[in-house]
Amino acid sequence: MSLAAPTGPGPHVVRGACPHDCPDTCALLTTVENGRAVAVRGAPDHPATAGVLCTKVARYLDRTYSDQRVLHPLRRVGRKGEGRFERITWDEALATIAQRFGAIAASPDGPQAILPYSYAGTMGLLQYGSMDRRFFHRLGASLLDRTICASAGKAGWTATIGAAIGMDVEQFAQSKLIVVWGSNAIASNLHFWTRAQEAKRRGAKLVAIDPYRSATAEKCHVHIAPMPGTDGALALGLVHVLIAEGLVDRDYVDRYTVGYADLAQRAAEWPPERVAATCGIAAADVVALARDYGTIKPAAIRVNYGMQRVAGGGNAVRAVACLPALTGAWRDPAGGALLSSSGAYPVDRHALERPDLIRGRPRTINMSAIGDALTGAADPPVRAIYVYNSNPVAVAPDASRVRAGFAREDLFCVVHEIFQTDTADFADILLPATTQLEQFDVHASYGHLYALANNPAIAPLGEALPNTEVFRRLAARMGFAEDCFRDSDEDLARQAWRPDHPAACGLDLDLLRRAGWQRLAVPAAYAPFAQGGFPTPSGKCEFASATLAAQGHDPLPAYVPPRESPATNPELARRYPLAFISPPARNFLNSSFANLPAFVAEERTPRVELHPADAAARGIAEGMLVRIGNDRGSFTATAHVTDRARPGVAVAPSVWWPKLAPDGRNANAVTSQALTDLGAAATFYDCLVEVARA
Ligand SMILES: Nc1nc2c(c(=O)[nH]1)N[C@H]1C(S)=C(S)[C@@H](COP(=O)(O)OP(=O)(O)OC[C@H]3O[C@@H](n4cnc5c(=O)[nH]c(N)nc54)[C@H](O)[C@@H]3O)O[C@H]1N2
Ligand SMILES: Nc1nc2c(c(=O)[nH]1)N[C@H]1C(S)=C(S)[C@@H](COP(=O)(O)OP(=O)(O)OC[C@H]3O[C@@H](n4cnc5c(=O)[nH]c(N)nc54)[C@H](O)[C@@H]3O)O[C@H]1N2
Ligand code: SF4
Ligand SMILES: [Mo]
Repeated sequence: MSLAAPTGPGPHVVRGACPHDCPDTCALLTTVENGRAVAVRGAPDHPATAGVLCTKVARYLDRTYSDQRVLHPLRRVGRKGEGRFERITWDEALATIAQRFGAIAASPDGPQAILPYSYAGTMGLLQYGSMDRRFFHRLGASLLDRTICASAGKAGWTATIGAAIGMDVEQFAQSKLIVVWGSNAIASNLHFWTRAQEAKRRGAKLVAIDPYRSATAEKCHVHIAPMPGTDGALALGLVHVLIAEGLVDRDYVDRYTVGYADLAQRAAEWPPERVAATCGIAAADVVALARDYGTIKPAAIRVNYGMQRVAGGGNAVRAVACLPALTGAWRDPAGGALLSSSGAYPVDRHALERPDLIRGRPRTINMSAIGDALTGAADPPVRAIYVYNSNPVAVAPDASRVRAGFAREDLFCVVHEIFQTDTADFADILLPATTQLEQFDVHASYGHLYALANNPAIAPLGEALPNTEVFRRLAARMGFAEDCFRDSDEDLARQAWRPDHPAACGLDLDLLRRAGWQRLAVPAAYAPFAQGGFPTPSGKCEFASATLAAQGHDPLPAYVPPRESPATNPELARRYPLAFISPPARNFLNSSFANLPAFVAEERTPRVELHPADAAARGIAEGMLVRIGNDRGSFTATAHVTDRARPGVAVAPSVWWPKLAPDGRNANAVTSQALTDLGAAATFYDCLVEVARA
């Protein structure tokens, strides 16, 4: 099979995969006529997609054929951040980058003064991380710790469970109790929500735990609205009641867990009244939820990212991960919990990224503190940054620091992008990137259990190139002689899966490309921990973790309160009394789609939602322009007065492009660069503000 997009007239359908940072990883069918894509729809035969796409990707052609596409290499002509460019050739662009990188690498600061900055603009295994990693490793550039999204929860989950493995999302349809914990699934995990709806029709009870009455929380039978960052206390309170009321599966606990006695002692400190006071909820709600969780079977928890973006995010997930072992919920395929399914895949990151190529001993820079890293915290300073698959000027916390960093005249900045984002405005060299319809890839998922292939549907628009090809060409320019820099995308795809892995059996690239998707070699009634077998050091579910203890952490899940709250910082809370969260808007995907007219029209204008009591106390009425601010900065938005926001919490659906917002700033003007307890992740939802009429 050739990797090139098919040519020739007559309509035909090309199988692909959605590249976005979303657990659903939908299988796509793109109809192509005369070399032009004319329709994108969800594959009806792929069980996880079931023919349905979200509102964003159903209009993917708006993205691919947008007149805002960057289609040629460009060189900056204006001041940094102004966004004025002139067209150059690929040859000039690559020569400039190679010359600048070479000069920095040869200088006393050495190659670690060069920093790659990327995240999950595309999640394809090749375009997310393969030739790019090889290139920067061989160069000896600084390493990037990719913490902006999931590393806190991953660390917490892994400490307890052993790997990013959980329930099969398809099994939620059979569950009798579903706890949707820190997830607005209708916006961010649609195909899980379809299963939860199916379960609801069969009589299941749905519970949402979310400070905000999201569209999802609204459709659940029970909604518990704790203050942001207090989930760890709630989880320990559930453990307390389960033990006190004898709802523990002693047989499961004895066979398949370690540290029960210690956990029981820790949970004894968390009676419902203390939990209620800590979380700002009713004690009766804690007891009722624990009773439901301990008695309704099978009980399933969808743990998502909402609870992780706070100081105690890692420990909160650790505590939640204890629950299904405590009640033996894992025994049933429709019981247990799901954070991420990514650990079920036989992905061979070592083969793709080749860490063995790393030159010297480069430092690691945390992407969630990029503002500080670019403005003085790094020694040697970061002298060059290469951004791809990410839009840090919009999405990274503490935006005024980030912006100050990117504005440095002495920073050589390369941005490889589909669109001229706020970050792209700061580029010295701006390179055109392909969209998913124009590139090849293979995909794992973090929400289901299928491998997918993305065949290119159309030829690249303009002079756009995929990430892999740009790094192949740059490696040649830099004279990197290793054979691995000549691997084609097809070579990379063949290296992407470990054939010796039990889940891989039969994963065949040619078949995958023809069929578009293939289920991993796991049973239909997948119940990964029905009989223990946890991939932890002890082989058991670790209520107490010797690994974390050895690293100086609490061996047990603890309640780590928000860094910014009345309890932990009363002085700050007097000046900034509202807890601020900025969860994803339904029609944007992080900052992706937030520049395209159809999606902006749906979201209308940046808004902040306030409870009527909080609004009244500030003289704020519906529709007023307000300023949301703290010591880090401020941004303006339109007030929406609604009891969807719980008292004491301000909610700003995100992530808007700063340059398209009324005052050129977005929610990240107020968020902080502080990191989580485990996983060193960003703490977007651990943020106090005051809101006032603008
Ligand atoms: N439409 C859309 N879909 C997306 C994205 C998007 O931007 N738009 N982003 C994608 C990405 S990268 C990710 S990581 C996921 C994120 O999606 P989710 O995993 O759903 O996480 P969030 O959207 O951050 O938050 C979900 C809910 O958690 C609530 N929340 C906030 N703080 C807390 C807290 O302290 N405790 C609890 N219990 N709840 C809290 C928020 O109010 C929100 O309703 O979605 C992916 N899907
Ligand atoms: N305030 C606030 N901030 C947040 C969050 C929040 O909830 N609130 N959520 C956080 C989370 S969970 C995440 S994951 C991050 C996400 O942050 P990012 O990973 O930066 O995600 P996007 O904003 O979607 O930006 C991805 C960029 O990659 C580009 N891109 C897409 N495909 C390709 C490609 O193939 N090649 C190249 N070169 N570029 C490509 C897209 O055009 C887009 O501009 O944001 C975080 N920021
Ligand atoms: S963003 Fe998520 S729900 Fe939408 S098409 Fe992509 S994978 Fe499916
Ligand atoms: Mo994310």
